[in-house]
Amino acid sequence: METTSISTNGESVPRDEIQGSVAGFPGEKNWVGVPLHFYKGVWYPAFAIRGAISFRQHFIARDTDIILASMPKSGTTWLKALAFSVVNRNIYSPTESPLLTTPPHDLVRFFEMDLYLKSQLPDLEQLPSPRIFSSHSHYETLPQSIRESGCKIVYICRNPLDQLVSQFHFTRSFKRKNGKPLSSIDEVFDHVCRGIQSYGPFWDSVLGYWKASLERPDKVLFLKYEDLKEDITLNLKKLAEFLGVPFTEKEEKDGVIEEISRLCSFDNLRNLEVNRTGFYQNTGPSNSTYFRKAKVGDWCNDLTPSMAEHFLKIVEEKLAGSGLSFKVSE
Ligand code: PAP
Repeated sequence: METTSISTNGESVPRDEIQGSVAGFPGEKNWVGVPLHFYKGVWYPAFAIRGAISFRQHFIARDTDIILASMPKSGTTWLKALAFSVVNRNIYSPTESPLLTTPPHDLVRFFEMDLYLKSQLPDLEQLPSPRIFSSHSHYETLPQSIRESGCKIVYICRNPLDQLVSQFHFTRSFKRKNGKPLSSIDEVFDHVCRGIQSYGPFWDSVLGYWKASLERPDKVLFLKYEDLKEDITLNLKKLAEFLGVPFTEKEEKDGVIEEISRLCSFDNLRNLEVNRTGFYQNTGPSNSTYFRKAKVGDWCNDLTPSMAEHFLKIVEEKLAGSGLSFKVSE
């Protein structure tokens, strides 16, 4: 029987409409055999597809919202910690930060894999402004109200070689139901070269946000993981300014930027009890799998020079003429 619910934008939504649509999407398998569905230009893992569709159909942005966007394994966890700390710095001092007791993914929640997965129509209205959310969807796939409202988007990208290797280690660090073990990166390389990976193609994700950041610099801030590693102070200032809460001279003098960067640093977050124990959303990957090495150029331990060259060539061809480039070593 078909039941109907009312969405936050007033539309009637037949509940099993989603189920029916998914069956018609092009399909593939991800690295460990989990189905991927191609929806609006993005390869969504099966566990996130319902959330992705509901999010796109129903989310209504506020002008004050902040959306953190990324390909997986590009610095999402870090960006969540940084943005949360910058925005809430007048509420919590670094010694009282909720980051000390709560994983970054629980403080800034994903639309597709969390909020709209648990409920087709989550009640986000009661959340105080500014709300901070995160998404792995591409720019073109975001709900219209995000693109059209005054809300801000911060995208973080990472060089494609480290992104791939980080994803490889993450994927093989936990077992999924019906999943097969992943032993070597060779098994997945062909897929990635064809753009088939969770939330890929990589080049479409980065290009969409890159172009949007050039066209609408007040709306979209494009950050690179490697730049943050190189100069966190400069990038924290950029982030705060973009979000409309620049650091004051007094804050700079008082060392507030350094305090936030220390609080959100890899070594600090990784060693917190809350991130060493427990699981994402209780049943997902262990919280510790979000903190591995955090090195620029770590890809060289898993990719041969010829694999790296081949993949980079593909990415460079896809990004040709965009002006976007990556730093692949320290
Ligand atoms: P997600 O998209 O699934 O949330 P994401 O946080 O983007 O994952 O990526 C995890 C990577 O960021 C890991 O990289 P690695 O596998 O190359 O080590 C992780 O170590 C790194 N990372 C996590 N937290 C931080 C941090 N505070 N500073 C720098 N890098 C970090």
